[in-house]
Amino acid sequence: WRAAGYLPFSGSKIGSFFQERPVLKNPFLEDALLRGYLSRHLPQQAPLSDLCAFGERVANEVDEWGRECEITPPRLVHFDSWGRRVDHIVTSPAWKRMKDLSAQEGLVAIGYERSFGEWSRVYQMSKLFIFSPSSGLYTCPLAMTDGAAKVIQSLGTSWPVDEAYSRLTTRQPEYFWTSGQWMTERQGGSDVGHGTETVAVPQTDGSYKLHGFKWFTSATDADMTLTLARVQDRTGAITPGSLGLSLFYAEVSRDEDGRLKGIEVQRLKDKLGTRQMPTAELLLDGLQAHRISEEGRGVASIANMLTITRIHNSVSAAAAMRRVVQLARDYATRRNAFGKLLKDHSLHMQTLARMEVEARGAFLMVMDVCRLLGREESGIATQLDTNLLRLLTPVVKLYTGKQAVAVVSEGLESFGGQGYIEDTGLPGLLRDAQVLSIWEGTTNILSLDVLRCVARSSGMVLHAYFNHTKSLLSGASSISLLAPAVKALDHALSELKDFVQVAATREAGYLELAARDLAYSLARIYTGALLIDHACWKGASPSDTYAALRWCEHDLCPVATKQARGCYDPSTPPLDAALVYDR
Ligand code: UCC
Ligand code: FAD
Repeated sequence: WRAAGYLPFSGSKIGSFFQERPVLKNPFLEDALLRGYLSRHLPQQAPLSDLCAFGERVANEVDEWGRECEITPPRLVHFDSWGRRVDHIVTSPAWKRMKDLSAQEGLVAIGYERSFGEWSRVYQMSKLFIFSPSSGLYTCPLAMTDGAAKVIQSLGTSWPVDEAYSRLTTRQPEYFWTSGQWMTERQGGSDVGHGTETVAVPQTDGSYKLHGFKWFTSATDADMTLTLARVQDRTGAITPGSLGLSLFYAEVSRDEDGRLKGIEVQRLKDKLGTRQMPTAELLLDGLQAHRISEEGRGVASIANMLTITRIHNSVSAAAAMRRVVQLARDYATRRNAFGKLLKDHSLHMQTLARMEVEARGAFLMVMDVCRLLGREESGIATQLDTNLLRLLTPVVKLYTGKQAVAVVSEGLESFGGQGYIEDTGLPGLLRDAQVLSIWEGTTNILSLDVLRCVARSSGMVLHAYFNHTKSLLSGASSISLLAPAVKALDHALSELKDFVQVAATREAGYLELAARDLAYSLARIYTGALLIDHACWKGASPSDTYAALRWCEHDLCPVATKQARGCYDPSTPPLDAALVYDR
């Protein structure tokens, strides 16, 4: 080329090689486990064609809107051009399109229409699973909207929440409302019982005016919210602690001058991720609200919302894992290194296969919890189902939240340097995953929730867990290929039983130290059993069997391993503290 005077790297010429980008294909058609699971369980085929069509739309249209939400984050306009306080949260056109799409596609409505009976939740969550990584975080307002509808349904859909309920669950975009969930205050997001300062002042018409400061309020462009506050008596006194909290419904509306009624938006949070979505600090300055729980039953009444949002969180976590694997495996067919495609490097494939096993496990655990929710809502849940749902909701949320960060992080590495580059859209996946273990209850708080629900049920939730996990293994007895997985699972189950028996005899504080490892053990063992069960299905593939075998090579019962090492003994807390503060 020298002779010809051709210089490939000169002037505006930057060489002729350009790497092909990873391509997002229809996430429904690309997901063998999702399709297999639904074919196995759904009694009707109609949801499958809807999911397939939606998957096409996500890949060809919606994913770009999601990207637009990321690069056009919301901003807060405090004042109008003439100096009036307006507190306008300006969102992107794509964010608004997501709202309309969510209504049209029934992303909340499907759960309430219940056209597919006990499988309606599985159908709804499968749709959200496909949508989530492309949604520009619109799944966040949808989670809270779903949670609010659930709370209202459980407390009664009459005035003042009748209209709200129908708006939250509609398919008509112009009628659709989203809800906020304003719990966290500056003194505490985990310990809302002690952290909530907001007071509710009774009005003569039976409503209340709320005065307080909500420190984190996501998707603050919502039309309404559920929130916690303490009712003041005539003397202005309030009841401290959790027993003083009641649940309130409030609409977010504006007066004729465009000012927010009873609310000032202090500022928008500057966040690591979830930047597509506004998260604000709000001063509640006489916000009109209606009490919808009995006085003092605020936490218990919002618990239904927590269940739903925690399940949504788990769906998003599993979806993030699935998405990064889909993109990584596509990229491996396009990128060459050392003379061959990445897909032909066995170590690279091992890395992706490990991610795939995590993604599969997460998916099955999440869908199983959705199945249980669907059974409860259809009125056909047995006591075992109800106990399992209560136990597994915090377990699935805490486990998948953490795994999403690990898998997505590994996933970014599989794109090499490009995984770190903003305009590929890949880093956002990791940033957004990081929040999944923080909001809606941190890992430790949910681990303690597991302990509390075990104690409050006098162990019945654990009894249900052991029975059901064992029953999931029953189909595998005749499948020799699965024998190592079943053996490992059986062993882990008996280790877990032994742990529970020993822990019951130990001093207070022992279980608290074991809480996180216990929750992980519950997650890993249950997921292993689900993978084995799925591999026994007549439509299962060799990959289903392989995934079960690989999963069961994990340390399935870390709580037993750590117990044997004395990690929960009374001597450890002072040693932990000394280590942390060593200087
Ligand atoms: O973070 C937030 C929104 C983020 C945006 C939405 C994202 C959605 C996903 C999107 C995906 C992309 S909103 C803030 C979330 N905040 C939390 O999650 C709070 C975390 N803290 C806890 O969960 C604590 O454990 C508390 C606040 C529940 C502890 O309060 P208490 O007062 O100490 O609770 P108790 O005493 O344990 O329980 C009080 C009552 C009991 O009922 P009764 O009185 O009938 O015995 C409990 O059984 O509440 C009941 N309860 C529950 N019931 C408490 N927790 C639960 C539960 N998880 N399920 C059922
Ligand atoms: P803290 O409660 O102070 O916890 C700090 C640390 O201490 C955590 O690691 C926790 O696990 C640990 N810890 C606390 N207590 C214990 C214990 N007893 N044992 C062991 N460890 C413990 N909240 C809303 O109400 N509405 C929203 O819309 C909302 N949106 C959010 C959006 C984003 C992007 C983020 C990041 C948060 C949002 N939150 C929202 C707040 C979120 O729910 C809280 O941040 C979360 O519940 C934790 O509360 P905290 O920040 O007060 O942390």
